[in-house]
Amino acid sequence: MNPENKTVIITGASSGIGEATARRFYEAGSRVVLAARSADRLHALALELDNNWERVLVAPMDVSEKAAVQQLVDQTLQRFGSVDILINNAGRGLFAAVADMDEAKLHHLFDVNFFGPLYLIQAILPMMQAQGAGVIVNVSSIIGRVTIPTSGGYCATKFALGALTDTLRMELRSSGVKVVAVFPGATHTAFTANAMGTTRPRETPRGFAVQPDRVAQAILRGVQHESRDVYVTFTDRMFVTVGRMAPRLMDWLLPRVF
Ligand code: NJP
Repeated sequence: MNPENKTVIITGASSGIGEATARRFYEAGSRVVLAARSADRLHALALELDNNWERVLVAPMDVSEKAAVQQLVDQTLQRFGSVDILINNAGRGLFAAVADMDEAKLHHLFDVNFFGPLYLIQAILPMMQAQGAGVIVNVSSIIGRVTIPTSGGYCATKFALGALTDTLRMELRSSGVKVVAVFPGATHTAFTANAMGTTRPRETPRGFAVQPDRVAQAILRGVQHESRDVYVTFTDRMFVTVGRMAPRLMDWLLPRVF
């Protein structure tokens, strides 16, 4: 889908990948709806993008609250009349060994990383189906396909999101609505600092982490080409391919790396 003159809802637009994605879509001519909890950061981004507020809408909200999600969609329809592209990007991390995982934190993680995207999809889908067009982008992770130690809870949310994404794509086969899964690897954002949990993974080996704008460009391309799966780097794609083909190798290797 050509994003020019299209309305795009981007969750997690106050920072990192979401913020970079908002910039890319705005530059591509989209009307961008900026959603996250930090109203001040969203306002600052909106002002920077569009002084006249013609193609931006600031929507402070929490994706884990179903009523807030519905309000976001209603507000967008009121202002721009349609939603053409949904980018489910808001997400949180949790670093803890399975044995020590705090149940309440894991519930919260599922609320943000899994139920948030689900609420948005359910709120938007009837309208996209009625218009016979739309693109839904779910931002997962390469560790939403292959797990690593101390990230089991986070991986579980992204594996669950992946299952939802793949199923939805099949269900929407002849509806005109496309479903894109994005699998970023390590990206220089506030993600690790914002993550819950007691442990922290080792520093990503030098040269493997990318800037958020690289992920944003991949998301934009994914929408333009209506891709099934989007990987940001060749290494990310290899990680997932090898991880799925040689799980025993990963069982041996990954505890030594992470
Ligand atoms: O992280 P960060 P990223 N309701 O912390 C928002 C995935 N990923 O950009 O609410 C609404 O800079 C939060 O805003 P605020 C990752 O899983 C990353 O790296 O104002 N919004 C902020 O805008 C996630 O799905 C890496 O605090 C909520 C945004 O989410 C996506 O990339 C690797 C919210 C998080 O921005 C973007 O993460 C990978 C809520 N309840 C996958 N809670 C990586 N960075 O290395 C949080 O494989 N947000």
